[in-house]
Amino acid sequence: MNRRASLAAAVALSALAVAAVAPRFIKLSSAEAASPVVATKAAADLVGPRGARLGSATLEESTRGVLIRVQARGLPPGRHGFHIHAVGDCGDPEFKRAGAHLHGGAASVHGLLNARATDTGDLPNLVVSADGRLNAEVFSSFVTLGGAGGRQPLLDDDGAALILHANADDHVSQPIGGAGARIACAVIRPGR
Ligand SMILES: [Cu+2]
Repeated sequence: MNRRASLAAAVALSALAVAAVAPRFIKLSSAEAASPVVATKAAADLVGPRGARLGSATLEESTRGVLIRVQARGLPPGRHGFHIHAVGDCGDPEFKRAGAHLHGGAASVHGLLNARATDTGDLPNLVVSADGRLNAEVFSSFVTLGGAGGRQPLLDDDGAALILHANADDHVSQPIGGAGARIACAVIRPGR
């Protein structure tokens, strides 16, 4: 076999190898595509009262709730109430358009430590460090991104927003645990 012939044979052999591998690859990917997609994701840009971007959050669906990760800077140090509010709108300086806490029942009843009930938007306080940075993860078993498990969906028609408050939430007082003004807001959006 001369050099050209052996090269042609090698090309033919490698084409055979690709042909042998390709169907397996296609079979594997169609099996993957057919498997149920459990996790869905959402993201949110955290803005201050004048619209300045302070940080971001990502939200990830699990089979039992939603994991929220938040990173931000330029915030007042200390503990701050943190909730999911009912409307995905951070368009006014006081963030009133974000509405009340997300809640599933007819009446809104606030507080993770409230013996009577808990808003579905209630979350633990977040702690901002002395240098104004926030880096936290919280999990809510009350909600879902898209409606899984009969829990309240965040990505419904009017959306939802994450709100950080000026003061700590005592998790009992009505209507917001004494958390005070809304100092940062993030509209929850699908994807990313
Ligand atoms: Cu709130």
